[in-house]
Amino acid sequence: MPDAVHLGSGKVRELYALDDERLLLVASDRISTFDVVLPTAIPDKGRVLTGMSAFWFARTADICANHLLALRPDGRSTECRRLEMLPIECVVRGYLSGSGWKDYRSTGEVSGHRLPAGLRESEQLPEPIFTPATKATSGHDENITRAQAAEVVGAERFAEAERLSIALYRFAAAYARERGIIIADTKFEFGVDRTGRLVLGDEALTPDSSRFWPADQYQVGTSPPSYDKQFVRDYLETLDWDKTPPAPKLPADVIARTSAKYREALVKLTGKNIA
Ligand code: Q0N
Repeated sequence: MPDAVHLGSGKVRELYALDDERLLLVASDRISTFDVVLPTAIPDKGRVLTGMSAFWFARTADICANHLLALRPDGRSTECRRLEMLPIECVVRGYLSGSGWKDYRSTGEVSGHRLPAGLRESEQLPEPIFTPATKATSGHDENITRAQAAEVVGAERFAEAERLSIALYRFAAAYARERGIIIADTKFEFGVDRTGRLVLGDEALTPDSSRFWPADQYQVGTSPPSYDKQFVRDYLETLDWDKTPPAPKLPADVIARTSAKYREALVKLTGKNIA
């Protein structure tokens, strides 16, 4: 990438500037679990997730404009429209899990939504809820109330981001559910383009930005297995690793089975495998 300026790294992706209007988003084969990037790559993961995002961007373009301009021939890189990103994570939850479950258990609320009493872990919510979070540069994103998010981005932008996030989640969750995958929750990142329009950026509706559960193993009151990372987690739990870096290497069978799960999710959702 001699002509591209490196702008930043996520845990598993890299971002480069191509020119004033365009960025290059590169998805690696790196995997993170328990918030730690593992030393072992998962073959094809980057191309699978890039393909999945591209699929959702195409399928949801009538709900919301998105930043995707072109998929590069390597399958893992996408040229994207450069946006002014909103400084909030737009999280939608259809099920009670992770920090949503934690917040509900201690306060009965998630991001200012008062929820019915007596909900159990992983239970489907009566309606999907918008639970914005701060973008932590290090450490964990923190859930904020809808009022706090509206203060940060402005009431009008907030309302638009909430409406679009819920609409995107409803569409994708219903689509995935018919294909055996529960999207328990998901995170969107929006930005504003030159014309002032709100545009969906980042990756969208992948297992790295969402909780994917196999529908046939879903059970209320338990924490369902992760669609993609369960073999990795199960293996790491057999070790006495304390979940701080450096992480242990994965054995070949865990790598192969995990790679297959990502491809299986792509085929289930899109009907197509990667080349
Ligand atoms: C942007 N991030 C956060 C890749 C993911 N279209 C855009 N325009 C301007 N900025 C961004 C995008 C996008 N997408 C998004 N940072 C800048 C997530 N990054 C972190 C690094 O790896």
